[in-house]
Amino acid sequence: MSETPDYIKYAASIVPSERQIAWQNMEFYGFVHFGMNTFTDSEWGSGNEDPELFNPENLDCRQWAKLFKLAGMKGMILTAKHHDGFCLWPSKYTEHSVKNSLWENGEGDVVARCAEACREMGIKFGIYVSPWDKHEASYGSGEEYNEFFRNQLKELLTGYGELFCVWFDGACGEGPNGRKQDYDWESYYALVREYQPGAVISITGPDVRWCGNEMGVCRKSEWSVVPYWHSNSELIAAHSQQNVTSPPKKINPTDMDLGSRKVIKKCNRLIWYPAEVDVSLRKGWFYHASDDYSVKSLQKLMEIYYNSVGANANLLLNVPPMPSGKINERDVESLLSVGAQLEIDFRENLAEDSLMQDNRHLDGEHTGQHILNYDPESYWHSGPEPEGSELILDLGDEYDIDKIVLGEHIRTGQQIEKFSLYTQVKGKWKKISSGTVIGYKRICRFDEVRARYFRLVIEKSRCFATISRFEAY
Ligand code: FUL
Repeated sequence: MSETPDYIKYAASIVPSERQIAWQNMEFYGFVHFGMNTFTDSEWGSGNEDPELFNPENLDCRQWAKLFKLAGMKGMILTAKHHDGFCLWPSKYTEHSVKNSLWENGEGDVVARCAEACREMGIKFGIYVSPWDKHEASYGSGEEYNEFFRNQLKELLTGYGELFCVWFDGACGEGPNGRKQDYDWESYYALVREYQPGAVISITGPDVRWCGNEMGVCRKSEWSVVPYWHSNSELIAAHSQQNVTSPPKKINPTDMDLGSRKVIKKCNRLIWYPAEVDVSLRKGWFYHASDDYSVKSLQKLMEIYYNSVGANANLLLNVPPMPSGKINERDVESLLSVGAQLEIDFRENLAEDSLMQDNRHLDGEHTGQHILNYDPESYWHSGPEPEGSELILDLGDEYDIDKIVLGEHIRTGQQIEKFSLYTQVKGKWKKISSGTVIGYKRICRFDEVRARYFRLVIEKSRCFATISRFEAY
């Protein structure tokens, strides 16, 4: 065996934080774009809108949370403040908020309603806050705006219970001649850490990486260990959406490979920075009646699910409520069908109570058999020679299978770089799937086979290999 190069050892040693592990377990959750734009039928407001325009006559955050739960989502992220600066909570620091709206005579608080509804439904709650604020006069001033932003942030971090995520958008559409704010990102992050230590800071932040487009696709190989500079806030902001009319449709081809050996070899600082796919159920992020016919089909949504959650990324699906404060029937139907389909697709894991053999393992605590319970801390470990290691699943009888779900024990890092999956047909192994990244979760889909045995071969891995999930459906 050749000696493992140092840069590989280094990459193999990068592990997620506890908050990143908790976030990764969320897998699928919903985005709610609701705010001034909902009432002006726009995507990006000017910041000069009259707060009185915000007036949902039947705000039903419970409907949102219940629907998300039924769709199989584990959380909700609400746009507490979008680029126009209008706040969905009665912030002390601006007049541009619900407190000057007609809704509930200015006494209402949408953020509180949502947080409460999520708690009731048993899903987690998070907030989207746009650092770019078109309304606020101090925007562009530097420290004065930073102070204003921190004050608002603190209200959100301390007033609404536990948050699982703070989503800082990177968009800035002011253009080269617009106001330029020098954001004090580090001080924003410090506040989040202080008041919500369990929350990930996403997108323009150090914990969760934007997949690079708004079309619901991620990379074929979505590495969680990537060069450190990908988390640089200035660069993220600079690369983010500059223009409302041309949201990024695909991943920039030069950004296709973020974490293969070729890439990490050239980099002396790496970070655990897993991907999130954000996409809207409709054409726009906010509700427009004219988008009613653009609601994505079940087929499209399942394709997005399998290509994100099934490819080592989390999925953030946006569902924009109407000006009434309710979610449109079309969206309801579409989401309920996703929930039902997920139930069907993952109804019974046939690998449970089966046998799993391996051709090597680190020790008696890490044999193949340790994969098959649902304890994420119980896993198979190859020991120091991962390449050529194999796991063989014996279902005990023949079953019709079209999906195998794999997962690494990410707490010990991301190791696997190449694998193949086989099934036994008439006594011979037949390849049914192969790939590079497994990571937290890889759902391998193939034409249905009637089979008893499945074999996973690790062809390339960093310092060792682990598997903590091996399910068959
Ligand atoms: C973008 C924003 O400009 C869009 O309006 C939307 O909020 C999307 C999720 O992020 O950067």
